[in-house]
Amino acid sequence: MKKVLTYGTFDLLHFGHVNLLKRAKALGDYLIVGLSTDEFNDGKNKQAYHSFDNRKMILESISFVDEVIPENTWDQKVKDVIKHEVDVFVMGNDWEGRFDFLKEYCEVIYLPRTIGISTSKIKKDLKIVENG
Ligand code: C2G
Repeated sequence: MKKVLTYGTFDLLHFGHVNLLKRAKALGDYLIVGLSTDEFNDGKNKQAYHSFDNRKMILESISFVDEVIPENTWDQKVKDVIKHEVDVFVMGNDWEGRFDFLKEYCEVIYLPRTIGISTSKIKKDLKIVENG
């Protein structure tokens, strides 16, 4: 069974996230998502709208997501790759090169981001609508 691993906050889930997860799953048979905890997001200067538990529940409802694990620190990836016997590590290419150190343990693939959508764009656009 070919296992794929990716990480992210996945707040206000949108088609850019789903495109990434779908392509990641297509690279193997089992997709694990390392979901950023609320505390970890503080370190990323990200204030997620949905709590970790709710973001986790939403991800787990996606048919091609097989497992969701917490992402608590930047440096848990090697341990996760080994522990979960991961074959392929996948991220959007805004992270191009940032995780090449994992090539020692598994394949590392950066996929093109989906243009024109992001959680921050959603928040900004909704603010504009709200303010009229
Ligand atoms: N993504 C994408 N296209 C978009 C938006 C996001 O392909 N339009 C991808 C990102 O490249 C990332 C994943 O979706 O691979 C999740 O994005 P975020 O939730 O913004 O995650 P991020 O803050 O990049 O956290 O340790 C890694 C970090 O936890 C990644």
